[in-house]
Amino acid sequence: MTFIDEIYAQEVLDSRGNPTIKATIILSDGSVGSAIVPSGASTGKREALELRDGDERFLGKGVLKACENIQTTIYDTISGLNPYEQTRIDNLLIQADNTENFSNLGANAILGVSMAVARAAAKSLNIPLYRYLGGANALTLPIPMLNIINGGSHADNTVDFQEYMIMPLGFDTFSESLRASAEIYQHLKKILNHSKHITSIGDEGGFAPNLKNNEEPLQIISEAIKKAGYKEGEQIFLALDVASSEFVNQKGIYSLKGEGKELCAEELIEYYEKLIAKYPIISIEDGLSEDDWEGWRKLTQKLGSKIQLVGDDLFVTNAKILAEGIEQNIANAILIKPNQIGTITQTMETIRLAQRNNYKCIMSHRSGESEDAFIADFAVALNTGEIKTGSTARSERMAKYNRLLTIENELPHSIYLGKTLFKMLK
Ligand code: 2PG
Ligand code: MG
Repeated sequence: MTFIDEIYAQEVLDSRGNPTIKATIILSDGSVGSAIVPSGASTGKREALELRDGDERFLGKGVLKACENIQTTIYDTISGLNPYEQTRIDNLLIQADNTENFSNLGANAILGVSMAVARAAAKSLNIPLYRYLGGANALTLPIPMLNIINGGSHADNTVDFQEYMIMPLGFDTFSESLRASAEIYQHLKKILNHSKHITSIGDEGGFAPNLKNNEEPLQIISEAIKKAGYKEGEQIFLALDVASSEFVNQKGIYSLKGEGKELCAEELIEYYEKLIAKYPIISIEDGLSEDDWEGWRKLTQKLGSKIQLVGDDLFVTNAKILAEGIEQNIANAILIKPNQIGTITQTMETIRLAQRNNYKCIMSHRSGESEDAFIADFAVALNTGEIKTGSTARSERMAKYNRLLTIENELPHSIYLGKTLFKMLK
């Protein structure tokens, strides 16, 4: 029987130049699987714990302790085991840590190993990662949500909302969708240049200009879509990640500093209604804060039948929290970030729960990323149908899109559900 033979952990750097973990698993048959763990900036309060050294190295962000945990406790826990038993391995990792949020060993240590085990297993069977994780059912190329204007905690500009995304629905394939998106991105740059705005980019590859309010990005993006020759509201739709937990105070007041407004939940919902009436916005993520479940209930009642309402900080990829949300009719979609919960098994559990309850799933990167394109395979394997992985710039973002292009080539019978989603909206 093939077994887990060696485990290594190394401190490497992410796309923001902060340390993160690269975990490597070597099997007894010589197969090697490595994985690099991503890291967020606008993190949810209930996310699993990212273990940082807190000493003088890298402004406290070193991960040497987490690496050591991999080479000691985690090695002792899983060495010698069958690498094809992902669930068993992940459950043993959960037991070895023995806390709700992986505060002993670090969710970064656990996730790195969990991903590396899956990769090594796929290598050893000589099949692609999406095939290993999804079997014969791995066939949906996800609709990309491309964050082409960055604000909030991902950029140093005046825009309060964190992400302005385009969603290319009116196409038959992933590659045509990506091409349209890349063309729109280039036209957006020209428009910004022309109007003397800066064209430097934020953490996820979108432009980060200083604009006068939170609506202006939508106007400029609409212009770019037209200039690129595409039809807004037919081929290309818009999506927002407001990341509102970042600008709410303890009294539940949302402060839009960029436009000098203080809004309660109801007023912010009205603000969204106006935007939706004017622009083809079909998805809003974290429209209200992670603690504002009362507000979320109203938001879902008002807009839940019209557009996708995505819980990110709200659900933190946690099946228990999602179950509460389903029970209370909160949101209708969930962002899936493996490092919010800690293992591949738990992530799959959350996706299954969402899909069983008709909640849409969006596989997602973090703002701190690497060349590791694990989530591209994962999205195809689990048929999430949507993926959020930044703009068509910065290699850590392109690694995922390029991987999806490769997968599309490998799967001549793959499905792209853009037009299906479009029909559902009509
Ligand atoms: C988000 C993510 C990814 P971060 O809020 O959805 O875009 O950002 O990784 O900083 O949490
Ligand atoms: Mg988010």
